[in-house]
Amino acid sequence: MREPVIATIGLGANLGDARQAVHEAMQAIAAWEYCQLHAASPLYRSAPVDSSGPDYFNAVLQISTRLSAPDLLAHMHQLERGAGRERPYRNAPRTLDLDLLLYGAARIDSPTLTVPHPRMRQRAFVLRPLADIAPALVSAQALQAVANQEIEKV
Ligand code: PH2
Ligand code: MG
Ligand code: MG
Repeated sequence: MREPVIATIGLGANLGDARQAVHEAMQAIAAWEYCQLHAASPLYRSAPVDSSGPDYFNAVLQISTRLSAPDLLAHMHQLERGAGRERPYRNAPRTLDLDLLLYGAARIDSPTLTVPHPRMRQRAFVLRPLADIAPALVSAQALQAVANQEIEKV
């Protein structure tokens, strides 16, 4: 069996009971087999970035997992579908979005998965919660670069 890897997952939602959806998704992920919760950020409320609709609820989780990155992604997609996720167009408002941000130190560039997530460094709704649970991964300069984005801990 493969060695466990620390995977970092970004959670977001801005349709329906978005706060509850993020909360429930965090609990569901922590219960996956071959996965153990490593760290969970506080919940944030953020204005949509390159998106529309109501404010988002966002959080970041780290899990220790023996799942491969593609298997982990498949679990994440299944959970999104279970939450009623539809994809009418890019960055459409959503009931639940789960993004694989980091998978250990792996660099993955496949047609279905790019890790590290290519836009994570441009987004306060990723960097702020990530800095709460893994400060070594987010420099002060990185936080400064997204300081203009509207976000608050809730
Ligand atoms: N996700 C996006 C696009 N824009 N904005 C906020 N505030 N939070 C998100 O999770 C988010 C977004 C694409 O996945
Ligand atoms: Mg996303
Ligand atoms: Mg996504």
